[in-house]
Amino acid sequence: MSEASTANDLKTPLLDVERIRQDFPILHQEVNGKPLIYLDNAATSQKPIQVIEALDKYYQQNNANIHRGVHTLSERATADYEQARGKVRNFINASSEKEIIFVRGATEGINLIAQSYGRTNLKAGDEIIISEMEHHSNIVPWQMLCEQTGAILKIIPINDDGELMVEEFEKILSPKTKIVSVVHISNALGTINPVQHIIDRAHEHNAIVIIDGAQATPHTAVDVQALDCDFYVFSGHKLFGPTGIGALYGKTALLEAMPPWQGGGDMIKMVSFEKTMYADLPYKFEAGTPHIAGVIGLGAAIDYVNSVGLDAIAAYEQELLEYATEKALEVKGLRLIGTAEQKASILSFVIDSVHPHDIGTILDHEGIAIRTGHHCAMPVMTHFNVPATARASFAFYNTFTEVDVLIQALEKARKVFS
Ligand code: C6P
Repeated sequence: MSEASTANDLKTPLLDVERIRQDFPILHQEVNGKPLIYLDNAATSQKPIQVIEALDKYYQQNNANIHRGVHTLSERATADYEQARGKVRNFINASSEKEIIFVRGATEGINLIAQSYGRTNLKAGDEIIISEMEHHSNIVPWQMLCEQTGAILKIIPINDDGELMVEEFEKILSPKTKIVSVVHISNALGTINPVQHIIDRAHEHNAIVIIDGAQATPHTAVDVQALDCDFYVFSGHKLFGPTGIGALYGKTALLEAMPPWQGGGDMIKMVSFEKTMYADLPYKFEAGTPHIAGVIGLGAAIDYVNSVGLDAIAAYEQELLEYATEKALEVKGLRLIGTAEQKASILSFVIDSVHPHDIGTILDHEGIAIRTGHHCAMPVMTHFNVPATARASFAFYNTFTEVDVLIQALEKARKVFS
């Protein structure tokens, strides 16, 4: 990208960002007297009016419990809920709706796998491989499982660009490896991991592979059949959908063999005090009244993302990230944390002599929302020997002009503290 690049000459014709922004009511407000610039999309993304209206419609017209009533509202709610399952199936190209389990989010998905698959299949001495760049949601459930079973956690290290050291992964893979669980796109670094390679190598050792797709589904197309991963998890709220809802994909044969991890209503065929028979997939894993509105809202979010197009989104965001990276590196004393060759939508950085929290506060005064802290990835902070980073994370509704304002605000922060 040339030195003379300006905000305007980089707009990709693939996306009509100004029109898209009209769909996001929350973006059109001032914060601290300045137009809101929302750059905390990795924490949670904003919701288009189509998602808000789907939630509104459910509560205003169709609210009822699902799979239970014969009355019209219950039938409508059930139909919309199950239709959303089909949308998730298509979105990640699962082979069957039975393979889509609704959960609260990526965190709950991983805990479900650890407690149901892990406790059933792992024994003392078995090994679980994760990486140094995992979110705590893909560390702690495995530590808990290790405590419960005596299994051993092995870590794939990262290099100083924030890339997985694949050759080290190859070294720790062994016949003892039973589970490999890695993040698709890192929330703290933006690194896009070579998940296809990891899956293929793990399968050669008969290990199952879980992919944490929390940061991937908003930015890149996912095909679980092409990947051949065993499980894939993601959260709706990062995908422009509601909070408290997400999906777990699992291969049918694995899910069939796994015990339920929670018991209750809707996950049974028949209950007696002598013996209970569990429901078929996917209901075996959906105990209790689910987040019906959330599921319907997630379906609407998927429709919205599909209407924009993930290929166009990925291409646009790549330009935006390259532009932001180039401009950020012009800020004196700024060090990027995460310089992988393959990156998506995340600019994590520190600035000499300015604490990340001070950067966040100064930016907030300028109407700019970023996240500062350890991003629930403390081992990444340890690797880079920083207590925290400032993180700007982009979505397809962000603009090049917003990046310019961000950079001006960073210059201001630097001057205040120098
Ligand atoms: N990362 C962030 O600001 P939940 O909370 O279950 O929706 O997602 C957890 C999770 C799992 N994996 C990755 C890679 C993630 O980024 C997240 C959530 C947010 O980076 C909140 S800590």
